Amino acid sequence: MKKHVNIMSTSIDKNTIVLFNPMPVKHPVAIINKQTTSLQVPLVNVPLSLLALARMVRDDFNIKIINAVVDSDYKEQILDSCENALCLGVSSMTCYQIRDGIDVCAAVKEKYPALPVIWGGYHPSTEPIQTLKNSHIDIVVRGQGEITFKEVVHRLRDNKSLDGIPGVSYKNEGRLINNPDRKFENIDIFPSIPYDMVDVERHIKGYKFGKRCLDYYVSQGCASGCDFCSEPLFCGRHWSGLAPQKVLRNSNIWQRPTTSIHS
Ligand code: B12
Repeated sequence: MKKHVNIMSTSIDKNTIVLFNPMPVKHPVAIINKQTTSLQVPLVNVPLSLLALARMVRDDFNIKIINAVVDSDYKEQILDSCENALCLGVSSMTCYQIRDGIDVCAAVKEKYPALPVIWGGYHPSTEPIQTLKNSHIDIVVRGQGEITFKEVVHRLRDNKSLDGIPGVSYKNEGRLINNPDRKFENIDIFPSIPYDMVDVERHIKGYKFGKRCLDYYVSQGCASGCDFCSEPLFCGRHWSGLAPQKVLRNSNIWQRPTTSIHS
């Protein structure tokens, strides 16, 4: 018999949020050896999507980030971490991440059927109903996730309905509900990317730009409306970039020379 999750009735320890970045490709060897993919990019990626969410809720919850591209025992880690957790959040593009994410969620739901499972990222944002039709997924956050995710986890913690939170699609007594879209925010209003929440050394990779490269991002969205791209659906043709001062401030995780070009 199909199990239905009653999002309102979870009454367990609500302090831990588990966030998962599934494998983007099928073959772990491409990741373990830090080899390049067809994109000529080594796949040892910082889970930027998850860090963007984590920075919004780290003061109020314990956050456990599990990244398949560096944590080879990720399935076991997730199953352990989800015990007594508030929810599991999964990020997915339209690629193998869907398959891997669903496999893991199936195992999680088998062990913890009442645990709310939230999906976000490009695939759930462009296909929210298709995503929600999967029996292992309860909630979809569409588009920019920072504020929506924060509101969702606070509602879950307080045992309140997700009714009215912009940017959310969810299941309610077997019905699929699509709340209205959320306004696209200027990314300057968010805290800096919390690199301290991952082991930075494990994410450093050699690339054509240098031996020690680390992922970073300075903008989100796109103002163009190209038919072939998911970006217009994701961000409603909005774009936002970080102020230059903020980029400089954020980059202080690297050792920058203190001398100026004039000295
Ligand atoms: C870096 C990047 C990659 C990296 C890693 C991506 C990752 N997330 O781990 C790598 C190189 C692996 C990659 C690979 C691919 N990528 Co790519 N990538 C990007 C890029 C340039 C930036 C993504 C990023 O990190 N942004 C910063 C973070 C903070 O933003 P975000 O991920 O969107 O997350 C926000 C929301 O989506 C949401 N969110 C995300 N996850 C979650 C989870 C939860 C629980 C919640 C609540 C919210 C949420 O909240 C976040 C904060 O606002 C984007 C283009 C772009 N400008 O965004 C393309 C993009 C995501 N990639 C894309 C594609 C198509 C691919 C490939 C499938 C290409 C291919 N055919 O091979 C491959 C997949 C793997 C492979 N075959 O190798 C498309 C996705 C389209 C789609 N419908 O999925 C994009 C949008 C480019 C494009 N416009 O076409 N990619």
